[in-house]
Amino acid sequence: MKDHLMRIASQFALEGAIRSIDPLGGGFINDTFIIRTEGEAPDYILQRKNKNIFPDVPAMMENIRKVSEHIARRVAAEGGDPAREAMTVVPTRDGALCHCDEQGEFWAVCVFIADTVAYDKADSEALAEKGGEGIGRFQALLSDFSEPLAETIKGFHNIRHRFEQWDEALKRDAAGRVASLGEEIGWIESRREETMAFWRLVEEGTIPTRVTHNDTKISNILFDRAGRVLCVIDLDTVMNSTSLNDFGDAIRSYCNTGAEDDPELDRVELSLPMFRAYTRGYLSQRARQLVQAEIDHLAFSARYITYEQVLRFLMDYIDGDTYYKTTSPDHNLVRTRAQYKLLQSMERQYDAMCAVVRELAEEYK
Ligand code: GN1
Ligand code: MG
Repeated sequence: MKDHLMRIASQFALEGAIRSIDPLGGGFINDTFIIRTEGEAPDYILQRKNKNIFPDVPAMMENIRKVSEHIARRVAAEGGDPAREAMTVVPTRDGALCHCDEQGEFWAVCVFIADTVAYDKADSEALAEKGGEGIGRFQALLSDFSEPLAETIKGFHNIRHRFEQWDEALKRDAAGRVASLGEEIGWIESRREETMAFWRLVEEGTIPTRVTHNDTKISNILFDRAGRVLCVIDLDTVMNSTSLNDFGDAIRSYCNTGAEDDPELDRVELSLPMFRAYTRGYLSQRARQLVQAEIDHLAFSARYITYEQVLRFLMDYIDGDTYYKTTSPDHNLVRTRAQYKLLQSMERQYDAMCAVVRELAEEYK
């Protein structure tokens, strides 16, 4: 393995001699390693990209390069340090953005940003506000990005596409579970129309298409030692869609008082104070650039993404658990119920969420 990794790493245009290569972190999707080098040269992140999730790794790497270079230019223009505030993709010695090995696995390298702080969980309002600021700043730096990006996962947050998959899954009934899921299926069907109504605004352009990160968890934001937002990492899923999705997905994860798969539904609620904190951080960076239709649907986007997540977990359960990793036979059903509880909590508090958005959008305009 060591030799194999060394051979892979030597394909890339690294500065400095390689001192060591070690596994890093516990990501579920890619395999990640840190390459330490001798002397003054930077260290690097080496990743084997998961081709089951990303069928076109070269296209994904091209997305990452375009977006990172744009951010680096903007940071430099603002007098910042692009080496620390932007990702840097390192090409192979032949100038390609990834290397395909003898087994057909795809590898990519970027510069490791040293001396940073990251968090596993947003467990305070102060941190939620910082997270909102991080994603808001990421989007702000990309507000003038106009190149097309490849759709690396088809219809990722496109509910029209998800409904097509859903209808097929119900018809297929691959695991013979449909008959026992009348109530849960009803949760999806009864909200189909209001969810499509939102999506039509995206399709007709009333809600604009921008760059989306698509994995806005707090651990994907690097901070400096003073606690300032430095850089948003893990750009594997950057694509074009409504940037409301990034907001909504962050709310779904930051503001849940329980766990995503909490079996104890009493623990699961939307925390309005956490919602306010994230929204404050986000709008502090974005309020002036968003169009009114985006501001008006910010709170709804949390319902949209949570609804989609209920659908995705339930669909995977119906399919016989083929997409998400599960740790028990009914794990996807437990997740479905917990996310549905969160959705209901959002629906109950929706007027208050809208009022928070209106107030903060006004404050930062
Ligand atoms: C997957 O594994 P993670 O947290 O990066 C999924 C998200 C889901 C999430 C639910 C590519 O993300 O869309 O919201 O699980 N990512 C992909 O926990 O499907
Ligand atoms: Mg991810």
